[in-house]
Amino acid sequence: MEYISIMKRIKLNNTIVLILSVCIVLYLTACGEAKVPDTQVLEETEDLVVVGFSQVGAESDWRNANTQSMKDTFTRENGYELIFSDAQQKQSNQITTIRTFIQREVDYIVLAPVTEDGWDTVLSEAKEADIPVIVVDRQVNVSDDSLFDCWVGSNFRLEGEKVGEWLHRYFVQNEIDEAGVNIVNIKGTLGASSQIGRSGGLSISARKYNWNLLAEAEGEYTQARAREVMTNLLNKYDNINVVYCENDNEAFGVIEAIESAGLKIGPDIADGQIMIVSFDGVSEQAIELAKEGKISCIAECNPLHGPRVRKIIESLEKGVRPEKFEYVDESIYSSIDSIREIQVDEKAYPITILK
Ligand code: GYE
Repeated sequence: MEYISIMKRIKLNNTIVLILSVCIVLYLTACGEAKVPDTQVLEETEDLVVVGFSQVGAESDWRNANTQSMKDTFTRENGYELIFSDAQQKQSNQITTIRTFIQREVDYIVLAPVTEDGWDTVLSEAKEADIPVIVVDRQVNVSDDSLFDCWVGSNFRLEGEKVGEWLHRYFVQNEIDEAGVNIVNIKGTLGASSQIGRSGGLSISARKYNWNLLAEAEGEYTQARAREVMTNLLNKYDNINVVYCENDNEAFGVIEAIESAGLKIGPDIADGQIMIVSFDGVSEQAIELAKEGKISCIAECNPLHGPRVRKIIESLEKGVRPEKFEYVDESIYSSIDSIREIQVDEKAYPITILK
């Protein structure tokens, strides 16, 4: 009896021990589960490279693709914490944001500036705080080049000249008297490098080939604004042959304005059509319109700067100085297959023919 009851007790004790052990394990796991992520987050945050990105806004398809590229690149999985800020087209917002980045002691500041001028003070503050500054897309016009580490983006003047050369080739091929060509320029955000470069490229070509720059208006890189300014231009002028849109979204607005005025869009200007040329080639909509011949020529502008900026940060992390200015290679799109190549400054650029 004694033996049996002892055995029973042992068994009971074993069961209690087992139950207790399970409880303890469950408890520890539960505690563990609650605590592990905390410590992981802490450890991760310590290891993550913190990047503050001041973006222009969300005015165009190009801009949205650019934002996405940065967000896809600077992820936690890739070892980064991205602090993203949309300036809604205002430089004053960007200046405030950069000051916040400095206060938060981010590891890198990435700046896509709205306009070129007005950066000296805030970038001096970043330099003072010893935070590297990488400029993307548009450039900054500063008195001292050491106020930013490097810049990566497009050669906007070259883009403009490419479109200019394409137009010239088209006029020559189609025996159009260039002195009789009337062009209007729907400019992007005034003072932005892309606007300055593309308008500059057009002026160079207009001077060279004797085109008449009939009028210009600010389209702010948006569809809505371009539609509005184009409607006004159509009310004022009845002899517009070519509309030079400084991005595709402006071209969308210009198409709406021309079509609502009951006019025809296309490259056959000798037959009264209005020809549209533009920049970016990022959205499907733009490529489709180029295929339809509503946009005759698009100079590509590449927005995928995320991986480029990452490379720059990786080299700075290793203490290697990146190139001060990095220009991206870009193509030209058209569905008009009679022009296969154009030349700017004796360099040949092939045209990507859209089918
Ligand atoms: O072409 C336009 C955008 O600066 C390259 O800005 C950028 C321009 C781009 O809003 O679509």
